[in-house]
Amino acid sequence: MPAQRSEPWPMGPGSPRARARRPEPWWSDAVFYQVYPRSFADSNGDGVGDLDGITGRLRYLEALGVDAIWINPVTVSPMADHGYDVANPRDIDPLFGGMSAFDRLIAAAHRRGIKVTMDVVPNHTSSAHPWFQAALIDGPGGAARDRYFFRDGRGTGGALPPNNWESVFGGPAWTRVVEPDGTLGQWYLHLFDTEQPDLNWDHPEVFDDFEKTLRFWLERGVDGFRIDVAHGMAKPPGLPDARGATGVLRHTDDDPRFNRPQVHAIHRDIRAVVDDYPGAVTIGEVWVRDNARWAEYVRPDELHLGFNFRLARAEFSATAIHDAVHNSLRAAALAGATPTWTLANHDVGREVTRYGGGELGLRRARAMAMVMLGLPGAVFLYNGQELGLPDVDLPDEVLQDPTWKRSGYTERGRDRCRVPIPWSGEGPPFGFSTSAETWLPMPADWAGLTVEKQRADGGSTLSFFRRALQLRSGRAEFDGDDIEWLTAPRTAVIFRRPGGLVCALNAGKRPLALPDGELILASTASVDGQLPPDSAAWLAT
Ligand code: TEU
Repeated sequence: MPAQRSEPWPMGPGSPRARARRPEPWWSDAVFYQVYPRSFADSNGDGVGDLDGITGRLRYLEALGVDAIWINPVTVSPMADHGYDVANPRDIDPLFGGMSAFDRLIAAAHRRGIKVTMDVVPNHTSSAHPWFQAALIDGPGGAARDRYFFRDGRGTGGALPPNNWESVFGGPAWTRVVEPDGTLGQWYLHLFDTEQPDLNWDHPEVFDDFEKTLRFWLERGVDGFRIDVAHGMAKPPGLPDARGATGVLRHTDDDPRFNRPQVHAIHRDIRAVVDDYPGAVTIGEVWVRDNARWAEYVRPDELHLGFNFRLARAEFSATAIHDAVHNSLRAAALAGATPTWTLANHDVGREVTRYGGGELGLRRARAMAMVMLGLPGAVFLYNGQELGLPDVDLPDEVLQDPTWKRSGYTERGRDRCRVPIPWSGEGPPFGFSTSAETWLPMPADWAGLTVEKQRADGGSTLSFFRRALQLRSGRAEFDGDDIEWLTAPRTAVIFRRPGGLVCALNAGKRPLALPDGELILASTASVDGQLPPDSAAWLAT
C-alpha cells in the first residue's frame, strides 16, 4: 500500500484483511471487479475508455474494497466484437493506450494491492490475424488453412455451408471465401462473428502459440486470466450437424459446437503452463448447465475457477435462487473446487433490469448482492453494478454489437449493458470522458447515479456495496467454505455460514420475521425486526 494514499471515504472498523483466517489461495474468496475497458473511464478524450482511465480510478476501486480486476480484451483488434476478435494476442491495442499503459496499470494496481487478470481468447482469432490472412492467400488444401476450419461447401458447386451450425450471434457459422484465383471457394467456421474464425486446436502450433501468450503476460506481471469460451475450442470429429435449431446468444449442453470431451486435455495443458507461476489464476467462461459436466472443467488439474451463470439466469423467486445456489455449490463440490458467483456481466445484462427495473429492480439487485456476497467462494462484480445501473434502451442507430446485424435486426444484443460509467456532473458524459461523443450515448437521467453523488450519500447503492465488501472481508462470521440452509417460509431463503453469518432473503410479498442474531447489514433502510419484501439482511450469530 502506498504511504500517501488518501481515502475518499472514511475507513470503518473491520477494514480489509482484518478477518481472522483468510483462506488460501488469494482467489478462493476474492471479489473480482470486471472492468469493461471501453466503458470504465476515458483518459484521452476519444470517447472510448482506456487503460490509463482505469489506472486513474484505482483509488476508487481500492476504496470499494475489491481484491482483483478482470479486464475484458485489450489486445490488438479490429474491434468487430470489441476486442474478442484478437489480431495480435501479445500486444495492447493503441485504442486502449498500448503496452506502456498496460505496464502502468499493472504497477499501479499492485501498489494498491489489487490483482490484475486479463481476458484471453483461445477459441478464435480475428480475421485480421496474420494466420488467417495467410490461410486466405494459401488457397484450398494449403497448410496455412489447417490452423482454422476450412471446408468445401455442400450442394451444387459447394454453394451451401458444410454443416447446419449457426453463429452464436445469429446467421450461419460459416462464411464462404473468395479464393486467390478470384472464384468463390471454401467456407470457414466461425461460431461467433464472421471476423472471428475458429482455431483448429488439433493443430500443434495453436497450443504452442497460446502458451507463448500466457507466458508473455504472466512474465509482465498479470495475476491470471479469464479464458473466453473455455467450453469451446474442441470440435467434434467430422463436424456433424446440430440436431434442431440453436438460438441466438444461447445453447444447450448437447450442442455439438461446445463442451466436447477433448477440451479437457487442452485445459490440462493450459494448467501445466500456469502452474509455473504460483498464485496465478485461471477463470474459465464455462456455459455448461449440468453439474457433473460443469465440474469437469474445475478438476484439480484444469481451471482454477469456472464462471457459474446460475444466479444470472435465475428469476427473483426463492425457489429459483435456492436451486441456483444449491446447484452451484454442488457442482463446485463435485470437483473440490471453489464456487463462484455472478449476477451480471457484459453479455448477460444488468440485474436491476432483469429483476423488473426501476425501484423494484434496484431493491432486488441490492438484496441479491447480499446473497451473492454472503456465499462462500469468489465473486464477480460487473462495473456499474455497485452504482445500481440498469440496462439502457438504446436507439437502433447506435447499436454496435454484431448480434444486432447478424440476427437480421431481431436481437438487440448486449450494448444495453455496456454503456459508460457515470462518474460526476449533471449530464453526459458524466466525467467518463471529456468528449460528448461517447462510444455509446449515456442517458441524461443518470445524474443521480454518478459516483460523485453516491459517494456523498450514506444510503446510496455505492455506499451499500462498499459496506458489504468491508464486512465480507473483515468479519470472521464469513469464514468457512460451506453453508447450512435454515428453515424458511416458501418465499424466503435463509442460510448460515460456519463462521456464524446468517443471510436472509425475502423474495415474498409480506414482511419476514428476522432470524435471531445481530443485524449487521440490510439492503433496505427500514428494518425493524421485520425484513421487508425484496430485501436481504446479514446477521451475526
Ligand atoms: O461469450 C461466449 C458465449 O458463449 C456467449 O456469447 C454466450 O453464449 C452468451 O452470452 C449467452 O448468453 C464470450 C464473451 O464473453 C463475449 O463477449 C464474446 O462476444 C464471445 O465470447 C466471443 O468471443
